[in-house]
Amino acid sequence: MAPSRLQARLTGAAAGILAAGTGAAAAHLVAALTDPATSPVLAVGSQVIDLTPTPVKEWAVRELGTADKPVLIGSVLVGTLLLAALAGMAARRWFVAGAAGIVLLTGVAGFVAVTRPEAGASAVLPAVVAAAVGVAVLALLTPRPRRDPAERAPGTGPLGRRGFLLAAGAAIALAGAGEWIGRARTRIADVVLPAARRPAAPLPAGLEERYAGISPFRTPTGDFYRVDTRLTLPVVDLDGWRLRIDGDVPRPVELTFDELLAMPLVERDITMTCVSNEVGGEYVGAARWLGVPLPRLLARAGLRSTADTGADQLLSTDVDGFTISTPLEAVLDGREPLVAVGMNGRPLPREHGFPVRLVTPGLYGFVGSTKWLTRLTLTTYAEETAYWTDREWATDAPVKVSSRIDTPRPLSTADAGQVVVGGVAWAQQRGVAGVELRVDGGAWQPCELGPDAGIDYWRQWYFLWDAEPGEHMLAVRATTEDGEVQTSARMTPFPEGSTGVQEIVVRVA
Ligand SMILES: Nc1nc2c(c(=O)[nH]1)N[C@H]1C(S)=C(S)[C@@H](COP(=O)(O)O)O[C@H]1N2
Ligand SMILES: [Mo]
Repeated sequence: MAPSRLQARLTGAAAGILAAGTGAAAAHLVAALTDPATSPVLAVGSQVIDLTPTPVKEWAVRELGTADKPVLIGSVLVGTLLLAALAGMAARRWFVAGAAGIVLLTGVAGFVAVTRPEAGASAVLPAVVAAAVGVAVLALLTPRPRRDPAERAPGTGPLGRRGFLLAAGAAIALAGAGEWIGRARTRIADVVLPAARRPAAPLPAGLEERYAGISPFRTPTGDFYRVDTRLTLPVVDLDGWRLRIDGDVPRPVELTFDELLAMPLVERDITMTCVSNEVGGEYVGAARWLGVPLPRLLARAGLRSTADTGADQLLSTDVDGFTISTPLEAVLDGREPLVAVGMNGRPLPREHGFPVRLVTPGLYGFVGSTKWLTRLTLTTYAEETAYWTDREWATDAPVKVSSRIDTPRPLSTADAGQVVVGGVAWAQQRGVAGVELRVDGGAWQPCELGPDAGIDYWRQWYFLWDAEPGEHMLAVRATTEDGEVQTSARMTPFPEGSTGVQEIVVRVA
């Protein structure tokens, strides 16, 4: 009696999991055909991200880096599978209860999908499909109850054992088809970018060519850090994409991608930094961007200066309703943010905002560099708040001067004699005037600087250190063109960017 009851329970759990899995996979496919963000697992996962309190999120980005998302999707999946297993076991006793469990699970996903910003009523469609497919699969895998309850057998439902394999195969095929369609719908390869009307001068050779270990002067696109709230990348259909400029502007306008490309494009070298970057951290990168200067675009909407509007912020919205607010002052003060379409000579990759993103020099990414941009609204801070502002991050967040040691690596061992110490330093909008190195708490000594590509671009640096055997502490700091020395006072990234100087220990043999 006992083994067959256990077997019955396990069969029930498997039926529940397969029912939910096939349902989710079918929904994933429907979502890929309509709106990928409405796929149940992703909708719930994104909601969990949005509801995660800021300190937990900060911890996740710090400890897990870009692995934070797989971990998150994983925990949503495990929780869902547990509940699905319970529903499957319940269905063997009372099918209606099990079916209700599956409907409830998909109902939560449907609710989350329709309540996300910018979701239409059709966002509920994948969840409805998930519920219908889930209940049908459950019915096919659950045996009809016997009249006499004592006689309950570890049966497998109308399809028999084959049913379990069929359901598993169907789930994999449906999910795979969904993924494939999602990718096929974004046709970056078809995009041909016009040349810049105002090209940037060729980038000088960087120090990395002379001294291995220093970050390349231009970050290869594939190595560029990525920080955003997304679980999957948006699928943007270029034919349907529009850039709207609205709110408190004299003449709201709407542009297609081709109309945007027809405007005069400029090329600029800009270093971007994330507010979450710890001193010495990896969330900084330098690239050559191609795009339309934001002030030119606003001029098309009739806005030439702050006098033309009552707005004090530019609220930008991405294709899924995510928002970033940028102080209007900063937009119009001459720093010339870009509405970018290209990065390092190619269309923006999906990770970095295809088809269009903002890049605002001198502000951390979360207040000026909206990816997957679709709308620019002139409004006030009193009227509208953006995603991070709602989570108590700063509203105006200029990038702080900072510097990093790339080589030698912390805790590495070098041979005694001449050791090249080098890295990068940045102070966008102000420029780096100098970098200094301190060995074992001694005097700050000036370093050599690499080529200069403008105040919005980082500066490489190096120092030829005469290293003696033993353990040593190296520290670096930068000074801006306007005379600010990077402070050694430590501040956490929250709420407006980290401060302090990086100190590393190295061994010399
Ligand atoms: N739509 C959207 N844009 C976004 C974000 C986001 O989560 N969603 N993250 C911002 C943050 S915090 C940073 S630091 C930069 C990072 O850009 P990157 O991933 O291209 O390096 O994008 C910004 N733009
Ligand atoms: Mo960021």
